[in-house]
Amino acid sequence: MEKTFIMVKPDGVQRGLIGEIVSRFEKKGFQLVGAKLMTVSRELAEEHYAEHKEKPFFGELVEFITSGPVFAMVWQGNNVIATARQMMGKTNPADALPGTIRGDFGVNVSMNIVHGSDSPTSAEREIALWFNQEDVSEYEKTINRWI
Ligand code: 3AN
Repeated sequence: MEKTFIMVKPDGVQRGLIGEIVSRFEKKGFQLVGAKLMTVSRELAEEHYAEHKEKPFFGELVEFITSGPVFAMVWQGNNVIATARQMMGKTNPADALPGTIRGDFGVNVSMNIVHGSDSPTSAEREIALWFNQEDVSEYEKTINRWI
C-alpha cells in the first residue's frame, strides 16, 4: 500500500488545525499509520529541505520549521501521495483553490500550514528521515475493502 509523509507545520499547530487536517485525510478514507508532535532540530530541517539549499528562502524556511512543534505523520492508501497533494492545494495559498487545506486556511507561501511528499521517491526519503521503522504501524483497517 502506498505511503506518504504529511506534516502540519508550526503555523498549523499554533492555529489549532491538527484535528481539521487529520479529519480531512481520515474522511477521505486514508489510514494514519504514524504520528508524532515534535520540535524539529536545525539538522533535520536542513536535511528535509536539502533540495532548496540554494534558494533565497532557504534560511527563512529552516527558521520557520524549527520555530515551534510540528505534527509529523505517515498516511497510507491508494494513490495517497498525489491525492494528498491535491487535498493540500498549490504551494502558494493565493493560488490554492477553496476546498483545499491551503486554499481554506493558508495565508502566505512560507507559512502554508502543511507539507506533503511530492513523489514516491521523496515519500520514501522523508518517511525514513522522520520516522523509525518500528514507529510506523502495520495494521489492517477492515473498512479498506469498501474504499
Ligand atoms: P511544496 O511544499 O508545495 O512541495 P516546495 O517543495 O516547492 O512546495 O517548497 C517547499 C516549501 O518552501 C513550501 N512549502 C514553502 O513553505 C516554501 N516556499 C516555497 N516557495 C517559496 C517562496 N517563494 N518564498 C518563501 N517560501 C517558499
